[in-house]
Amino acid sequence: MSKQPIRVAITGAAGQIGYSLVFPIAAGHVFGPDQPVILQLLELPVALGALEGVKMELLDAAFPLVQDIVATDSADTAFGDADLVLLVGSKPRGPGMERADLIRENGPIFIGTGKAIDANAKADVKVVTVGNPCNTNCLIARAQAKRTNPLNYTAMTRLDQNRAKAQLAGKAGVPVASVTRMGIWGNHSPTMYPDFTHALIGGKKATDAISDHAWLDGPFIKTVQQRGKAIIDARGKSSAASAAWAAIDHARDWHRPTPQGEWVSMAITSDGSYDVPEGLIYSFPCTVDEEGQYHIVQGIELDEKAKARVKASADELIEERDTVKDLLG
Ligand code: NAX
Repeated sequence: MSKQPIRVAITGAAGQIGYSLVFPIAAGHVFGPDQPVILQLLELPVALGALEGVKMELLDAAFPLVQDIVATDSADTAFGDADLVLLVGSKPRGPGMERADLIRENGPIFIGTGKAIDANAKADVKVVTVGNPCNTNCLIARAQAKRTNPLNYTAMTRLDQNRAKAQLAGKAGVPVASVTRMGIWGNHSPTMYPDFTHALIGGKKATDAISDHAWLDGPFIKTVQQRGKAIIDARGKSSAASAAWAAIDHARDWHRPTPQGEWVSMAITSDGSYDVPEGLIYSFPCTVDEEGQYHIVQGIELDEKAKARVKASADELIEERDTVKDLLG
């Protein structure tokens, strides 16, 4: 095996999502079956015992691609020379907590995280923020990017894309792989806009493949927006494995060219496209080129309703940004 190992740092690695995430990475699902990896796992001191257990299981799985496993509570160590950082660790929303409270609770943590990434990771490190509120946590971490590339700080809306694809496939009675171009716009929150109007099913417009347009424009959107809550209600715990696999999809699809005709949804730094204010971490339909560089898909025609939805989610993100204004300096 002659390839240099890729260093992957994962925060919150002993948590629900972390536990589901480390094994597929170790097995080659992000970088392929011939790419060695070094796993750099970060946890809070209180969870180091559990993290040691995760490390033991990783060792016991004897993954041929894993060259080393670092389990630590030092952010400097975890992010050292990292090529890919998955920011999963974050404070969960407690009972009675408002979204704004959660933003304020997590904000300061992401300053420290951003500083440690910028001081220690590779200059072209790619960052995927999963911990909620992921768009704004990402914005805070990105504000610390002086040496690393700020455009490489992203947040995950891939779970929303995958959920939307599954809903469309179920309604149309086709395999999920038939659904393409499922763009997610905006915040990873109930204001997100899953744009069914440009989605394709078996190459046909979803609005032609599914005749129940009232479902598309109502229950479909709501189901995708509220899916996280529905999982909690059913399972008694928040989505973990599906979130981990979505993070795998996000990271893998950012490291390879997007298949012809397909889109991938990623929350990235807005360049002002579609009147989304520049600088917000906002989910757009994107494609990735041969160099692993993402591009916002241009020329999508949004009708008035879609424009209003795109704007509503941007407005929410502006509000979130205002809530943490003092953390962005
Ligand atoms: P868990 O509570 O199971 O795990 C979080 C882990 O992070 C814990 O082990 C904790 O010790 C650790 N941690 C907390 N703060 C840390 C820090 N500063 N540095 C390092 N580790 C830290 O939560 P889990 O179910 O794994 O969810 C993790 C995050 O993902 C949550 O914020 C959750 O809301 C978010 N999600 C995001 C999704 C998305 O689509 N973007 C969907 C799934 C999920 O809800």
